[in-house]
Amino acid sequence: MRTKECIAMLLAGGQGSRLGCLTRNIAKPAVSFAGKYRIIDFSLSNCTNSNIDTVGVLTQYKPFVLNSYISVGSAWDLNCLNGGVHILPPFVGENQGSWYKGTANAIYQNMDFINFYNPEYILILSGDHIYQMDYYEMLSYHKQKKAEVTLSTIAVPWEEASRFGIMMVDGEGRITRFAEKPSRPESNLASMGVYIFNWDVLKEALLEDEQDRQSDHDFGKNVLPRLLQQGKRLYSYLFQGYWRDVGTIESYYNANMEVLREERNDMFFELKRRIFSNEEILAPQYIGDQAKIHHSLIGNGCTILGEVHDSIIASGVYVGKGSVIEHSILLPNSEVHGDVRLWKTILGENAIVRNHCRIGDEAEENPPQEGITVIGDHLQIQESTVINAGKNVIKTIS
Ligand code: ADQ
Ligand code: ADP
Repeated sequence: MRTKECIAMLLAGGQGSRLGCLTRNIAKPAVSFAGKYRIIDFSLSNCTNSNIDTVGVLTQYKPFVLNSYISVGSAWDLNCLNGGVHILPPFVGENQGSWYKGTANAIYQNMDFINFYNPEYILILSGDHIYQMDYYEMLSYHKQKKAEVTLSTIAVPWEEASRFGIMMVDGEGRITRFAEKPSRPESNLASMGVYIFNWDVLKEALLEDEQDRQSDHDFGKNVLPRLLQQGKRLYSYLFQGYWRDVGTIESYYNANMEVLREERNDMFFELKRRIFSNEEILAPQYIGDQAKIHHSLIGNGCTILGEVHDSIIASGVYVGKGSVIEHSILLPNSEVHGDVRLWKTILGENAIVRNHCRIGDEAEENPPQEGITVIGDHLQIQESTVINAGKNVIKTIS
């Protein structure tokens, strides 16, 4: 039997419904981020940089783009012979197997895969987080505490605490209470959805969870609270770096915009903790003679003939003459024709905005919108269309 000390299971199957039309045809982990990456690059690169060479990726919802993107894992140097990346779709077998019911059930259905590597520890990851983390340090902490489960944690703003698993810890970092997305949070110490389990403890917990008919088979809702109740040793590993859950349009938009800050952008240049991506090889960007670009990221294969300010332009995008793009995110292969204005707009992959449109910016009469307009992938916005999301709302066109 092959033995690995620790293997990772990356949950990449959620529907991501809160990302609206951005996940109409693409699983959340495969959504483009920061012009060159896809969200899943961060977790996969963290594995590579932490010397974790065996990763099971659990897919389910709209997996096609994700599967072809991950391919054999060579982009992340995860194509090794003993280990590597394995895509694990829900097993639909002759007379058993079904869609993954929840995150815990997804792992349960892949116990054979885990047993094959017979690891001592299992690292559970999400496919929808932007962060750089050395999982090896977390594992050292887990061993030092003689923990049975370790949750990576971070302090979040109080007003956002009900979006997360929230816990109380004692002076040693041992978790004393845990509540999944509580309406009235007792603390702002949040679970990052990154867990290390002793495999024997997890195996038993999953078998038990399957027996429970009331269970939603979810780690945060069911498995962790049950283990805590049983007196198991659950510890909090306080993460010090930058971490964002980009599960909502607003958090996705903000995290992209944060990359424009000089100090954040540095994260892509640190060789030791590189973020790898499987972007195809494209022509260099072409910047036309009347183009103006300021405080922006421009991907490969773009043609920019107009103006781009405070924006993220992913690979293969076209911005025509006389168009002005501000505070916007243009996803791969989208096109903005001539004399268009975009303000605080997310333009989906392959979407087309034809001449003279005004999105988020009604020019003279009205001030620019405060909310975000999201245009779904592959949509075509007809000539001279005016769309304004208005105040503090998110308007999605799909
Ligand atoms: P949520 O963000 O709500 O809470 P959840 O919906 O459980 O996360 O999804 C976690 C990950 O699993 C996502 O990457 C998702 O795509 C994937 N996933 C969801 N259902 C799946 C399924 N059936 N099969 C395969 N993959 C699936 C969790 C924790 C909180 C914690 C936050 C931090 O429950 O306690 O605070 O993450 O973001
Ligand atoms: P969000 O919270 O943005 O809606 P998540 O990716 O976090 O998106 O998952 C949302 C919920 O959708 C989860 O509770 C998950 O169990 C559920 N889910 C996962 N896969 C599917 C699917 N194939 N069909 C329907 N629901 C799913």
